[in-house]
Amino acid sequence: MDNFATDIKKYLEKIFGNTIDEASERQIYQALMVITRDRLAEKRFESNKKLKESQQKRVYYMSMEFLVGKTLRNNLYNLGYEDEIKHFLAKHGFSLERIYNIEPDPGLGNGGLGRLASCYMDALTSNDYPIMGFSILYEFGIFKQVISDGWQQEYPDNWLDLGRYGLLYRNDEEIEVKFYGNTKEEWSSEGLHIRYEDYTAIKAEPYDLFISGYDSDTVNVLRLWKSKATGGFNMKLFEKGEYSKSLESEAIAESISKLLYPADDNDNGKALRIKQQYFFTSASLQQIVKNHYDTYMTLDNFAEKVVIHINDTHPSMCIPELMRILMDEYEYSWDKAWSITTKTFAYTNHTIMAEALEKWSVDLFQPILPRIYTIIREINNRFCKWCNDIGAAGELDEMSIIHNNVIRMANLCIVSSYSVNGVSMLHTEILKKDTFKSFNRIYPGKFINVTNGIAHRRWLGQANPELTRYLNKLLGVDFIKDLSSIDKLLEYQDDKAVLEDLENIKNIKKLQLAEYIKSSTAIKVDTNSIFDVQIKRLHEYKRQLLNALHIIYLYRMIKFNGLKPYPRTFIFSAKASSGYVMAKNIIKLICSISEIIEADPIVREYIKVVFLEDYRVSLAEKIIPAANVSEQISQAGKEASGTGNMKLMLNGAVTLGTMDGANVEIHNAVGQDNIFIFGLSSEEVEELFKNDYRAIDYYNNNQDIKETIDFMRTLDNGHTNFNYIADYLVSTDPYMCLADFESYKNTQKIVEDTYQDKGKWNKMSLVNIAKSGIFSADRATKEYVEKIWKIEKIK
Ligand code: C3B
Repeated sequence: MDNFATDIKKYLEKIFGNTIDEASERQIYQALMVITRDRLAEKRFESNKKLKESQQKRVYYMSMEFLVGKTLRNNLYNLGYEDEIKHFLAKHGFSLERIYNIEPDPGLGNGGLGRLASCYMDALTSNDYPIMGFSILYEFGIFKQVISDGWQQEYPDNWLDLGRYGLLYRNDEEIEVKFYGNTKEEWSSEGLHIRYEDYTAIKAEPYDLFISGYDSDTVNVLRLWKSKATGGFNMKLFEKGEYSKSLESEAIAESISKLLYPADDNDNGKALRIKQQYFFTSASLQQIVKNHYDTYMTLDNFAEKVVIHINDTHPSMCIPELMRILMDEYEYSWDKAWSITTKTFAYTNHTIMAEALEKWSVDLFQPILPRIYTIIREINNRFCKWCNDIGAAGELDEMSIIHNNVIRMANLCIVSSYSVNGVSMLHTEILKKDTFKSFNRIYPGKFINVTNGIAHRRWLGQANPELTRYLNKLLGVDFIKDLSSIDKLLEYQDDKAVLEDLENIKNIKKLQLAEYIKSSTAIKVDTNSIFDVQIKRLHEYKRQLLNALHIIYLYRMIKFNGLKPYPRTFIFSAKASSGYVMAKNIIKLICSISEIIEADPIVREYIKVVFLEDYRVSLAEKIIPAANVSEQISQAGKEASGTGNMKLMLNGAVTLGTMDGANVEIHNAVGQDNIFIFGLSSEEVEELFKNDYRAIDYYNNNQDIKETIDFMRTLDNGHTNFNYIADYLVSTDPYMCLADFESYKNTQKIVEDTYQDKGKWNKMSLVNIAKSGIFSADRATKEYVEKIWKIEKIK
């Protein structure tokens, strides 16, 4: 540590010509980022040395998204330097907390899937497993959301400006990736050779972000690729007069790593998305194969030493890319290459939403990646032939990889991977029984479940130090090391003093959040009110609209029917993808309700609505510890798992939810009495859908619904009305908000009544914390290690 302080001083002198007492916060920030990175690089060298010596199997985790969150606090916390640096800086008049705030959230992801990837990197590193992540160094991450007059506005997120100090540029490991052009098949005495000509090459530059572990010697790497033109233009094409083509490399290179796609639900026919996917998978695969070959001088044992994990279908081009490398560059036969490939890949499915199951039209795909296309076509031909042989030809409409001139990437993943997993028990059952039922029949045992988990060190240890300190002292166990030991808290479920302490800590966190709310929205909220939280991407299936409808119901009842509910603060935070009109309208609706209530002196005494802009990891870290109620109200069968539900539970919020995704397992863990479940089950939803759900019947037959919707039509804060949304609710809403409204409303009433029984509520909250052990990412990644990857800890 002394060294660390010395290093800070030296850095300031060397880079800025300053003493620490002359330095600015910005300079201190940069010094801390760089020194921490270099410390991790040194540690990485040691753990990598062990890894090289042991020659053990490794996992490569491919993901288009990693929502790493701020890194400085996490790294100092993990390295165990946090307290000492805090004191050292305080001596010189600096607040470490303020320095932390300078770091931007690296927004290299959209939502749950990206955050899960980072939770897993953290957990695996803390548990000393050898994993390397691969993704894209997006110049602009997920947009910054600003709410202006209730409407979402998107602004570019130039995170590298301040975020780049954590990255290490590895110019020694650049790689070329090729697009467009033509392939020619050539037969010689040695067999078939593929010549790939007239392609456009671009450069992939690697930038490494070190991932630290808690109380561990291991440092893993997340490698982010940046696209660059190969230098100059194509002279040959230029001479032939094909000017624009000669500049192609530059144009493509410019665009590929420019920005993260802000839609997490569809990629409708976007050529750039195909290029992004191939760019990072090709660079990564070339790198992995080269490393392997340099170590073993053969690729015959590739699948014994390498597992490549495909995080949703976005990186699925890894599969044909490995085939290409093995055949075209290392002269493997198809059969040998296929045998290696199908033992190398494992695939996680994260959604059954049809629009998110990636499909590419052949016409779009083939010209961009001609060689990759021929490989996919051949995989499909062989798969279809095999299905014929085993009597499954009748199911090829569902299973073929290419169907009606469209490439179905999930099918490619299932056919080519040795393991496919869903992310919660319910989700995996739906995959097996419905979405991929034919595959499950022809590949018995291939589909397995690994319920998601979360990095409790970040979501409790760092986000809620007050609760962490308290539990540490009370329980005398190191639940930060091993979250399963937190169940010791159950012993205190009837201990009044403990229950009160927990309530007091919750109140401290509510107070902190209230201050944040005040500063960012000017709304003053009552910390005695129930903090009711719905934070996640804005999607129709997640049903923020059901929540909003219930608030409108309360508003009307308070204003016109003398209802006096226990005070509640409804807190929302959500980004909508920029082209998603309905989602943006729902944000506008929520913001309008907030405004209308604020202007009403009677209603605002009881309920308040707060929409916090720019939802991101660091904002989640503020909201989650302060929540009383965790709204997990997706239409049953639609939310694959959810992970916010786990983070909220871990911090003592009680779930109000449908029997969907991991809510089912939270329900199993805490028991019926410690969760509020409402609404249709996934089977009932299916049934109702088949029988032609008629929203209008619910409107006509339920007085509360009718009055609420009619009232919604009268809401109008100046220039907007919500007829459009009211019409949708009573007609086409496929997520059936009205079918679940009555049950939701009644359960909300139970929530309210229960909250007023402080003893009972505090006990529920305690049980939720105590039962959260199974939702640690340590447990989830252990299952990946044991059931899928079969890897060992670094020795
Ligand atoms: C999400 C799902 O929507 C969540 O239910 C799930 O908890 C997480 O993945 C992690 O498994 N998801 C996402 O964020 N983006 C997608 N494209 C697909 C799923």
